[in-house]
Amino acid sequence: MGHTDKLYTRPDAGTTDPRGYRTRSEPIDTITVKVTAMGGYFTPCPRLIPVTESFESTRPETLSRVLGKHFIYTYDNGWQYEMYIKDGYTIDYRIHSGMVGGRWVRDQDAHIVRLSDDVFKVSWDEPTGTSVSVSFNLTERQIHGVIFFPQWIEQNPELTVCYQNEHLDEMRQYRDEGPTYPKLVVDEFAEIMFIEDVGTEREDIIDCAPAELPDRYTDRRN
Ligand code: FER
Repeated sequence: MGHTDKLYTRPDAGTTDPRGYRTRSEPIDTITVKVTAMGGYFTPCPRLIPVTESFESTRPETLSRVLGKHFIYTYDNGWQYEMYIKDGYTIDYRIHSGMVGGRWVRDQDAHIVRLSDDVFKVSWDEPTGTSVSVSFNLTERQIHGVIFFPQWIEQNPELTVCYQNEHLDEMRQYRDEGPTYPKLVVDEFAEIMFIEDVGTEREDIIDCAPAELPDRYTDRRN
């Protein structure tokens, strides 16, 4: 059965949402919601689902241990990554080595939740169609990440190696062309090599390509 488009206006458009977050920087007051034959609805962007559940664990104050943190970590398969948690729903990152080493991204929307005082989970969906969920255990300095790569990236990983912010439409086009399936699931533990608290909303933490960094940048340990 097909879908009918129905216009939906967020009841909270232009306000602070129930999690205590400010409205998205690109507010959309009216979105198209697919209404299914069964009367249910869905939207391609989970952020735009009207928030009816409690989002207690993601209130900014409960995320204070991860907000503004900058991490360098190495997965057990040797892939080295760097992530900056810019605010309660935004990350910047660089990929230093591995299948898509050289890739870097700023202002990626992410879902960031607290699982315990020292365990947090950061999950997001890339414009490339790659989905990622990374859990941080701050006490043990251990991470577990799961990356779900669409088939086209496994076939041509180099197509995603860029400063993604300048190629967003191109990435969405690749994503829509596929092939998507079967996906490559990469499930790995990582060790946090370096962690620092640099505060939130900084634009100077992840601000150049991995190749432009000073020598030994990723050798930092603490
Ligand atoms: C990570 C695993 C995967 C990560 C980023 C990705 C910054 C992104 C993958 C991709 O889009 O290619 O731990 O942290």
